[in-house]
Parts: sequence; C-alpha cells; structure tokens
Amino acid sequence: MEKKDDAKVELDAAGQPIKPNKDLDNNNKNDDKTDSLIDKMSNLCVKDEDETKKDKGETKIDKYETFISKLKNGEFKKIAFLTGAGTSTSAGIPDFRSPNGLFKQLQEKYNLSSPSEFFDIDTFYKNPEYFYEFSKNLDLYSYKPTPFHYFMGFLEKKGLLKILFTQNIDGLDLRCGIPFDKVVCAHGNYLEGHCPKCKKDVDMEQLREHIAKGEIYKCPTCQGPCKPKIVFYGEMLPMKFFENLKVLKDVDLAIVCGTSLLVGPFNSLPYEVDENCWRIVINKEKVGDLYGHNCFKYDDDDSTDYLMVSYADDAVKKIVKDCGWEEDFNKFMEETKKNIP
Ligand code: CNA
Repeated sequence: MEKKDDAKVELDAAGQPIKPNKDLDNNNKNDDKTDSLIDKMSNLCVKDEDETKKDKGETKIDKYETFISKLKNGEFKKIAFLTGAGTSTSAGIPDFRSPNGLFKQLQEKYNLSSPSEFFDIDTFYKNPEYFYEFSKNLDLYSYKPTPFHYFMGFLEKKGLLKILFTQNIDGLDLRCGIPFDKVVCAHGNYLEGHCPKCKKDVDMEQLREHIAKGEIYKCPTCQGPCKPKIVFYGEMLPMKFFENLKVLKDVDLAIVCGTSLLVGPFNSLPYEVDENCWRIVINKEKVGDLYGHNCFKYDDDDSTDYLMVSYADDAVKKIVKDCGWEEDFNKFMEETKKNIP
C-alpha cells in the first residue's frame, strides 16, 4: 500500500495531473481516464490506511514522542500502573481470555457452562475440589518477574511510582522492588487464607498443606471450605482497593497494561484519574471500548490517551530505549534479580 505522501497527485503547469507512476504511464494510453482512476485509487488507498489505523487505535507518532519527552524530562512525577494478567504471560502464567488462556482450559476440563464459571464463588461452594486441584498444580514461587514488572520497580526507584493497582494474584509485582503499601492487589492474593462464608482468616500454612494433599480445609468456625484470599466472581474486593481510589486523582500519568478491561470494578479505574492525566494503554490488542463506547480518546490528537498495541515487555524495551535509560534499567534488573529467591 502506498504511503499518504506517495499517493499525492502532482499537477503540471496547466493544472493537469502528472501521472505518479512511470510504468502505468507507459502501459496506459488513455491518459485522462487513467489519471482520474489513479487519483481515485490513491485516495482510496489513503482512506484505507487511515481506517486501518483507526481500527487498531493507533494515533500520530508525535503523541508518543511527547509522552517520551515528558517521561524522560521528569515531567511525570506521580505515576500509577493499572495492570492485568498480560503483564505476567511472558513469565509463563496464562491470562484468562486469550485463545489459550485459563478460561478455555478450565471450561473444557471441568465441562463448565460459561468461561468464568470456574472462578465463581458458587462453583467453589459446590465443587471446592476443582479449585484445590487447580491450586495444587500452581506453584507461584516458580515464576519470575518480567521486564514489565522490573520497569515498575525501576520507576519506583526513581521516586516516580505513586501506586500500582493490579488484578494479578501471582505476587510478581511484590518481587521487583515495589513496597507492599504501594501495591493494591485488587483481586486479592495467595499469601493469606480465609473462609469466604464467615470471612474468618485461617492459617495459610495449614491451608497450603491441605491443598498439597488435595484435602478440603474446612473452616474451624463454620465448616465452610477455605481458600486463599483471591477474589472470586461474586465476592467483595479488598477494602484497600476502595481506600486507594482517591490516590488516582493525584497522578499525572496512568499506564494501563495487559488487561482486557472487561472485569469491573477494576475497569473503571482509568476513569478515576484527573482529566489532564496522561493515559498510556499497552496491550497486545486494542482494548478500552467498554460496552461499545470508546472510553479512551486514542484517535483524538488533542487528548492525552495513547494506545501502544504491543507486548508488554516489548513496549518497556522501547520506552526505556527512547528515554535513554537502557543502561540504568538493565543494571536495576540485574541487581534486583539477585535478591529474588
Ligand atoms: P484477561 O481478561 O485475560 O486479559 C488479558 C489481556 O492482556 C488481554 O487483552 C490480552 O490480549 C492481553 N495480553 C496477554 N498477554 C499480553 C502481553 N504479553 N503483553 C500485552 N498484553 C497481553 O485478564 P485481566 O487481567 O484483564 O482480567 C482480570 C482477571 C484475570 C483477574 O481477576 C485476574 O486475577 C485474572 N488472572 C490473573 C493472572 C495472574 O495473576 N497472573 C493470570 C490469569 C488471570
């Protein structure tokens, strides 16, 4: 496909179109018709390209350049990250909704009627053994943080990270140099155990032992099945999520990454920020069209929303390079990795 500039039809001194392509010129004798056809086709090509860009949510490159220049020059002083499963797929943990994601795997294995049913609290009450079997085979300590996780830690080291809201329960965010008080695990974690029925905390060590043996750990108080404090569909989010919403009002850059933005209330977080806040969305496919509404103004040149259709780690590589931070970032990764068990 021709680029926009190549497709321009130049006019001669008499105001007639000069044919843009020499080969076409030689092969076509009916000049006027050919010219107008070429003209029309050129315009079609340009339109096509623009439409494709719009479909992908890409906008002009200068918005990215402005973003980089502000990041590099320290104009963003309070950065929030809003992340999902896509930040951990390169560590080897599948996400939910990708074609080979957990939803499909678990729906097929347990013959469930909907993809999300496995993580529904009613399924857990009915068949706690499903989740115990899944957890038994899940050794979260065997996974290592990805370059994206280290990037968040790197910005924390630079004093720029204000807060991280993550939907992930893998704990990788806590292993790359970000202090616990700045991490909101919106969908809970695997570090603590509780009884979802009576809400009592239970001993995680005992819960782990039960999971390893495939025995349901019954709540000492109400006899209900216990599980790690990860939030299932139908359960409340941790209070820390709601308590920290106000922090988002005070950030000047929000980086949203690796999330389909389909799970509420997490998917409302990008709208908690101030209207002047920059919102950079990094995802391997376009996201952010909530219920058919384009909530991000990617295509509006005056907006501060920018979509990078990219794998999370590739985006980090590019941003770090464009900011001239490669050497410092690599050093940070190496140093931080040494402290990971
Ligand atoms: P999701 O709905 O599965 O969406 C993931 C998004 O990330 C999709 O849009 C993918 O296209 C995109 N994606 C996948 N890999 C990459 C990549 N390498 N780079 C960039 N983008 C990528 O997951 P969400 O997080 O949006 O949904 C919320 C669920 C998923 C939460 O309840 C989580 O607890 C849950 N989850 C967490 C983990 C984990 O802790 N690592 C794993 C699987 C699911």
